[in-house]
Amino acid sequence: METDARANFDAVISIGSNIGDKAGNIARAISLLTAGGSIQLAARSSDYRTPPWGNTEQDWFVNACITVRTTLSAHDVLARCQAVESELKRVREVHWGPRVIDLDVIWFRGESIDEPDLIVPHPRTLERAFVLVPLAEIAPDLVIAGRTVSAHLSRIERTGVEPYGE
Ligand code: A4P
Ligand code: MG
Repeated sequence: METDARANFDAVISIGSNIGDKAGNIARAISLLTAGGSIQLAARSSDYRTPPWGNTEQDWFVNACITVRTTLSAHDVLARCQAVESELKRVREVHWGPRVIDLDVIWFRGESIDEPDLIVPHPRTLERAFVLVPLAEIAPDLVIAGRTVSAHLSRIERTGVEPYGE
């Protein structure tokens, strides 16, 4: 199991939206996720405009990453993320397709979890600029799979991932 004693947070969550008020959806998701107090915001990246990854026949996304402090388990954090998705009335139709809001648990206290409903670190994180660019802004030295976030980012294509203005 990987550990990172320097991390001042317990979990990393990636947030994306490509329907409606994309940046507004992300802001609302963060408010909802942290509203109860059991999940506290440690840091929030800027918002980024990102080209669709996977299913490219869809609109561009706004993506951001947050780090949080919590005493909840990884499964409880996932459940809270899914509750926020439901609350924002995400309609899930197409795999890797358009979504009002999507929250993924990217990293959780250096734990390796491989269960049907939860895989951590999130398996596709290390090839996704839409996760690594925002994450590098708030946790560049976090070690995932033996390398820092910065090092992972330097190995992948990040074309089209740009700061998203207000
Ligand atoms: N699940 C397992 N591990 C995790 C985890 N670490 N975090 C399970 C969150 N969920 C996890 O996810 C399906 C199941 O994954 C859940 O039931 C949960 O138990 P989902 O979010 O309901 O479905 P999905 O999002 O359609 O599929 P998937 O595979 O999660 O897609 P991704 O990987 O989330 O990719 N392009 C850009 N630019 N920006 C994006 O944000 N997002 C996606 C979705 C594709 N392309 C994108 C973006
Ligand atoms: Mg997802």
